[in-house]
Amino acid sequence: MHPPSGCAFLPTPVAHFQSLDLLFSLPITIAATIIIIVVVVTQNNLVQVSNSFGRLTTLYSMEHLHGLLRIHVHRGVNLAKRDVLSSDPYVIVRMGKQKLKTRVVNKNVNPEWNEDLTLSVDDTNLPVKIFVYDRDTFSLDDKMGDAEFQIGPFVEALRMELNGLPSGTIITRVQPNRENCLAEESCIIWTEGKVVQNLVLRLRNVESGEVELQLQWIDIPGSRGL
Ligand SMILES: [Ca+2]
Repeated sequence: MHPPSGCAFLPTPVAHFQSLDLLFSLPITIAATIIIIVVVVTQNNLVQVSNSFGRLTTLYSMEHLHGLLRIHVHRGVNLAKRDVLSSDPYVIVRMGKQKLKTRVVNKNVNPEWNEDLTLSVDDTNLPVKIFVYDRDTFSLDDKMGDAEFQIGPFVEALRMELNGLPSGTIITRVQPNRENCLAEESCIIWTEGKVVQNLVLRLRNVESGEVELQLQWIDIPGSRGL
């Protein structure tokens, strides 16, 4: 025997309301909601509006974004041994609340990750922090040192008008000192129409190890830029 039409079991909309007062307040609630949406749209002067709060949130955060920082994690050199003969190293990159990681290279203290990790940058004053770990299967991963750097000099170079310079021109040289983690001079270079920075970081809190990186910048249309 077929059940009767499903609609027959659903209460009518009126049945949801305990009193007629609530029913009469419904049009007022709808009107108030529409007014809130219009006010938000007007204050932010946004063109692309789909009348949803989710869309508005996305546009709002784009206004705070400077762009993307692509970190090419090239390789590790003379990293510490955390297993009997070697280590299984990987790199974690942190900036603010963001956290990215490379793959694990097994049994190699001179690993070549050659991996691009991309951070969104909404504060150019935050340091980028690097952590190297040894992956272990039956215990917690072991620390293999850490380092950090500032992107200030790189951002300054990105703000310069460099079009027309020959490819390979060195724009800035950042020297290693007691305050930073540079193992050697770091060059910011104009190459093939873009700015890159090469970094060799000496790992801290470990007996040995360096990590080689290259920075690139990716502009995002609609973001605040640099
Ligand atoms: Ca291991």
